[in-house]
Amino acid sequence: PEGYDFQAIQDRWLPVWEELKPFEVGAEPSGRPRKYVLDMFPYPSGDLHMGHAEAFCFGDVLARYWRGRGYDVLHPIGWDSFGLPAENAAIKRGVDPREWTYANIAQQKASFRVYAPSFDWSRVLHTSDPEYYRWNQWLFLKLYEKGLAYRKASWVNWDPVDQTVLANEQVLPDGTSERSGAMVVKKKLTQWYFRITDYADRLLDDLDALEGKWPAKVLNMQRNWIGRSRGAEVEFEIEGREARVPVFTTRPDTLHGATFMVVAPDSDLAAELAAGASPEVRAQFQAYLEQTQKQSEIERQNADREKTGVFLDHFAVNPVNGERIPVWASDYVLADYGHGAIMAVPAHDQRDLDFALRFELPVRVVVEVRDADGEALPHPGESGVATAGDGVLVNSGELDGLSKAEAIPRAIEILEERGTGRAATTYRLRDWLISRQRYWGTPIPILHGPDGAMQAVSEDALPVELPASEGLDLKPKGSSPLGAATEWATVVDPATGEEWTRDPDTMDTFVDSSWYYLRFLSATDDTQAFDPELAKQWGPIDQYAGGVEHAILHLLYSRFITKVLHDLGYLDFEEPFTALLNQGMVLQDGAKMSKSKGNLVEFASELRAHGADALRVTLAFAGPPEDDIDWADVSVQGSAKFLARAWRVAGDVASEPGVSFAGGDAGLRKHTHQLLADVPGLIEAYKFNVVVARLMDQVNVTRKAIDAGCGAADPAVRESAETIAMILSLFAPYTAEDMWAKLGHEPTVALAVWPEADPSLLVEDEVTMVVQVDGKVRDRLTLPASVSAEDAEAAARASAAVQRSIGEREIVNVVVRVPKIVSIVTR
Ligand code: ANZ
Repeated sequence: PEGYDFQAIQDRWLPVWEELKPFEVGAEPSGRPRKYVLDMFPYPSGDLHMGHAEAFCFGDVLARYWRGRGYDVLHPIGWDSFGLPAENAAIKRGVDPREWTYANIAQQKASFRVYAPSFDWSRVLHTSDPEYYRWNQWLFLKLYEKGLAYRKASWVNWDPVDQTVLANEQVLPDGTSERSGAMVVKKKLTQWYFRITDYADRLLDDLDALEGKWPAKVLNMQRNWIGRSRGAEVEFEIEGREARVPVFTTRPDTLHGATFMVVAPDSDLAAELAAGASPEVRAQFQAYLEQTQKQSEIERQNADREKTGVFLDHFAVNPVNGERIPVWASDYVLADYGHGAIMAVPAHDQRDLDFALRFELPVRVVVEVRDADGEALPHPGESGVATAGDGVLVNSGELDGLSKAEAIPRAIEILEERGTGRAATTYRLRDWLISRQRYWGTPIPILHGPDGAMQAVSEDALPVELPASEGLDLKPKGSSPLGAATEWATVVDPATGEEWTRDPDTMDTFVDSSWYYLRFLSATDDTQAFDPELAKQWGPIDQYAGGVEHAILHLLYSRFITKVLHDLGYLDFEEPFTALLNQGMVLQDGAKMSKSKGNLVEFASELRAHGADALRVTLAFAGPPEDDIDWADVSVQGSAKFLARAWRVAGDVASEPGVSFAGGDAGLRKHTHQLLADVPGLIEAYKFNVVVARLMDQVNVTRKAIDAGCGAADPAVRESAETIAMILSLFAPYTAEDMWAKLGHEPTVALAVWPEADPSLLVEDEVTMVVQVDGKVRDRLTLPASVSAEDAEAAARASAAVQRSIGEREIVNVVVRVPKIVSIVTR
């Protein structure tokens, strides 16, 4: 007989689908319910790899599932095609980044076509197309108008090899750049920022509504990243300085224990105080500052490092007791957290204690903390261990005797009464630095004029197109290559004849991906970024799928921009992604695959060797999608065998399409309907592996029915085979399509709406119901879980054991609590 040949099947259906375009969602509303299912769009860094294969397999299962349930599903695809990797690769090869990028996109598109995720190909976007990034510029202008985009000078992470600023999270714990491996340094630069900190509370509070719909881990990462901290702002006078210095503390109750102050070496305050100190101190400070700037923020926050610092030759005055305390500079205080300065309470903060012990500063206990047995903990100055727990205030004037929880609000009251402090909240979240000194990105639509004047490019002059790279030196050199494109950069004001220059920086590519999901709705609209009406109809995304590497930044930025667009009146929702699936990684022998490790399983060669269906089934069957998959532990051959078995079942069906299933083999029908009943819950809980296992079981049961049961002509066999084809199409679209054709149906199975499970064919869940007579258990009955109160009472009254125990007595009351208990009271 004809064998299962995946290549022949692929070759048969690919052209049919390309002709049919079954996944294009038209402009006209169909009246059916909608789902917007989106996979995080890829970077065109080469051909697709196994990680893509996995991610796009899972996203496609969900998109195809909702179609099977009768929904109109929007499932678009595009490319996140600006960015450093492409630019660096292009420089290395001496080609135009454009050429390199679009060649990779073409290759990925070709691979996708064979892999066959159910994309709407009519909405493809590339963020590096002027038709796309024009709207990045529009978005920038909207934020600029609102005061949410601004420029400031501050210390930034600088990669001396790539010669560009880096985000904090691109700096590894050892202080090197994640990209180039170079030691990152701090540089003071004037950069563009988006004021995401204005949205910190909403970004944090709105996470609560995503509980259970996003992975708990991602919610936690977002919460920690925003890092809201409640406490107080306390103002310290510094001798010889006019303005008081604020510090942020979570423990205003410990103010009497503040025995010194520490400022960040890289803060303006430290520079100012050092400038007013002796030449020796100034020199010491300068050396210390240089040493600090070589350290990453992560290193500086490492509590285990030996404390270092410089006395700044100044004293502050503790506002609650008038005590003179020395002011030091130390790198464990960060310049851009809180106020960049702290009140140090060594008795109750370990970092402060380590510092005090190192530099012989006083340690004063102001909270007496006891252990579980009621023993007072030893003095931190002796034990070397700060006591951070709850306790009773001592040495603290009118706070004495209060607990920590009572003393915190009281201390804030006292500060407010005296005008030296107030309640305050601080966040870890910083404003989003969006400018990059690189070529391959969206030009920032700002003009710089004489005397530092700035002017936004008018909306109708967009896009500010990236000039051709020809003749430009793209090599990283610390300033944007665009600045050297003189002709492009110079703009003459026709009114005044004045020369203005374009901002030479480009935007962080996270700007591009922060709103791309909206552009898919209006991918070819050249009058607006997206149509708010379509956003209302389709948004927010019902199901988002992608890698956990985007757990913080992309998702946070996208949430931020969505809220901004909401506030500007363009959107009627405030959260972009209603549900999120993070897939695990594809590993090889327990290690992450990479070219440098030499353990790369090539997607292209796997696809060629086994076909799309066997690959997808293998990925779906390997385990829960959130878990990592070790490619050494899976069997693609096993998947291929299963597909062949399923396919042969369809080929063996001997009844006609359209035959009534009603009279079919009852046992097989029950099996089929149980599958139909269970699959929706399993898919919606992302248990794709269980669904594949259930399909394998269904294929086996049907094979038995054909060979040794009701036989191939029984309508139940057709019903089962059609059901298999429909559900299998989520994982193996080619094989399922071929089965569907063998079963006498027109393409495409992908748009066939699944039948509802027939409840009369389902095995009912059963429960045990207790029957009591006058408080004593007299019988236990097995009844359907859905039993009605009347039926339960009737069953109880009919029980022989119950009747025996009642005997001649009269029933005066019956209490029914379905399906658990019937209680009969007699007289
Ligand atoms: C006095 C104090 C006493 C503190 C005590 C803690 C315990 P979180 O929870 O992370 O917000 N701090 C403030 N600004 C800082 C900066 N720029 N760099 C480093 N540390 C800074 O931590 C807030 C606490 O971290 C603040 O409360 C401050 O130390 C320190 F028993 O003030 B605390």
